[in-house]
Amino acid sequence: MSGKNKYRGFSTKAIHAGEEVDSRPGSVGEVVTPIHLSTTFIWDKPGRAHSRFEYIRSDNPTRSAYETKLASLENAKYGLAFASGLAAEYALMQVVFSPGDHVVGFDDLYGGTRRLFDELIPGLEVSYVDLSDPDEFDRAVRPNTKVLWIESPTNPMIRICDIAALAARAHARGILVVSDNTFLSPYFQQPLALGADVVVHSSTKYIGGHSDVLGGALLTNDDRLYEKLRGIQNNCGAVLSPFDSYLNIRGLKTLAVRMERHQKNAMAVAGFLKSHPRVTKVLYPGLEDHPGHDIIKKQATGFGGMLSFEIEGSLADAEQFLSKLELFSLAESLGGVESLIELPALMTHVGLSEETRREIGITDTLFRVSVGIEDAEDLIADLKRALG
Ligand code: P1T
Repeated sequence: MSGKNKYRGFSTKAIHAGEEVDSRPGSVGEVVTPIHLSTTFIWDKPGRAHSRFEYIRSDNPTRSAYETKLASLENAKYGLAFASGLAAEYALMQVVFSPGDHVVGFDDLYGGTRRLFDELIPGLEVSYVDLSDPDEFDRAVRPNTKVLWIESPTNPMIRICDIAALAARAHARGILVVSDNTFLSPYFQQPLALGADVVVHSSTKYIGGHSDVLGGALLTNDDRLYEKLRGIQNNCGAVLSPFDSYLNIRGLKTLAVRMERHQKNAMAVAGFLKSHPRVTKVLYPGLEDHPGHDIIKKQATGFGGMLSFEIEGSLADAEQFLSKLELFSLAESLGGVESLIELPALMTHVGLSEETRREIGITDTLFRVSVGIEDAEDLIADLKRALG
């Protein structure tokens, strides 16, 4: 471990962990981890590799620096970087599930995660329940339940679950706990410390932070699980490229300042929306009347930059409002510096049946907003004008 990894503060770790400045005589002494593009590395002789790096798919110095940095920020022993959030999830599912196993998932999980459970893992039994009530977990558990899979906040209903309470209940039955921490990022929430066994990230979001890099990650403290995951990462090969690893390293260095600003703006936007007569619902966990407000305050250090809201009327009203926005881009994804808005019913969650959408609460006039780091006054002015 690098001497620099002894630092405790989040931002100090974000900037220094995993970075090895080579100040030996003859080196150029780069302060920034370079993008190592070599696909292969020399051996001193057959049977003795020159360094721990042999082949790019197995390990790469830039990816390794990124994995070390992210692991340090999640307070994890191990980090593994994948080509996308879903590639990371699929690798984990390959390791933890056997045919006939059962998984309990938050009913409001990201649609792509649900698609993997429902369509791509052979013989998996799945129960989706509203885990904002931990008793729902107890009711859903079966003798063959292998994994509890959570997000907090969820996507797009911004529901909160009590990670520590659920982890305790799951562990009492020997069930593995997976927590997708994409929405809050390690800056605001560290699920391993709350009892989760594995943290999942779509680093395409806040970690990359600039809507220009696709990636995913798995973090764990479990030695045996790590060895298996590393085997899948190497053998299936959905690894993060050196250039994308570099972009994620760069993203992590400013994560703390970006998250603070995302949150400040989200709070301002949520407050404005709450006061608008056309808005019927605002879902932001920073609002005191959000049902998960007390839990998120207990388990996280912030509320994040994601919110959802609903307006009165029909799909036509929703479309008209969206067409009037100038600053918010109508687009899927989240976590970049620019503000995005989307209509889950016709965009991110269109793959769910109408019935499932209704059960979860995804109506035709519910918008999901990724509040960017522009000036809050400009964001509010844009919303105000478009709402009319
Ligand atoms: O897109 P990808 O990097 O593969 O990550 C998938 C994923 C996993 N987990 C969560 C919580 C996510 O939100 C996502 C991706 N989500 C979007 C693209 C979206 O617009 O919600």
